[in-house]
Amino acid sequence: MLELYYFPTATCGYKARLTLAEKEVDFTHRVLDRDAGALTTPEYLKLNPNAVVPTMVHDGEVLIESSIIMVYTDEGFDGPPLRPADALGRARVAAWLKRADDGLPALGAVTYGIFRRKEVLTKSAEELEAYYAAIPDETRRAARRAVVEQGIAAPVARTGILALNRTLADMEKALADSAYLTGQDYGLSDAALTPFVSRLDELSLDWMWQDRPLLASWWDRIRQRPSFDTVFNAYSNPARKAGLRQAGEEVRQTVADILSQS
Ligand SMILES: N[C@@H](CCC(=O)N[C@@H](CS)C(=O)NCC(=O)O)C(=O)O
Repeated sequence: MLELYYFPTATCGYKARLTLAEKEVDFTHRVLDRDAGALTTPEYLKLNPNAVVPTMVHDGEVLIESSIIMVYTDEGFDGPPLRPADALGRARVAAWLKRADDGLPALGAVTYGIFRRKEVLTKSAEELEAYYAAIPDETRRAARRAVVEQGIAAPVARTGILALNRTLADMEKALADSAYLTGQDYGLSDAALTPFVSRLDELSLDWMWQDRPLLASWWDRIRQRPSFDTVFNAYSNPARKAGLRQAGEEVRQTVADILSQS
């Protein structure tokens, strides 16, 4: 039996789900209600002590860390291979997976600093403290507090924007030689970076690739794949969509200023 725990809008969940969709692997969806505290219950913490998603359980074996889950899925299941066969090709994929892992705090800071903070700030002072206290990792907890309190002005959100912009620039370079990030075929690198581009797009920050034509065409190709529809359109939430768009439009000038000062 194959199970995947995630909440519908989780970036790292998207990475695992895209991989499973591309491999056409069936699995049981364990959809968690993050806002109801489902990531910090004793039962879930036994599976994932970091109180994050995704978590895969395969025949009773627990796997955490989205990139590890992606490689495990590619290696362990039938379906099209999502990494090249040669050592160098695999090293290139590993580098993109690391890039996505390292870039996650940046994407989180930007998402929270622009949009999610609005929801979090509706909590009472007491609820807010309990909310921060439930984040097990100290660095992550401090970053969350900073972006909720200061928004896009928080240093971690500003550096996040710059880091994401560098990733987009490197994607544009990589796409000069091939249709996908590590070759002519779709692979794990593309699945890992898709949620980043998708989130910026949801935040109406797609102007960040208006001068990056190769990235723009990659994004078109990605959105035409059945896996994109399966994963990104599975849980429709028009209010969230509109909220993301509006929040991104509100900070458009601030983001442009951060980028122009770099
Ligand atoms: N390195 C971990 C990071 C996992 C992670 O941070 N997941 C986020 C979603 S992308 C999460 O569950 N956040 C909990 C929250 O938002 O409260 C992985 O790649 O699996």
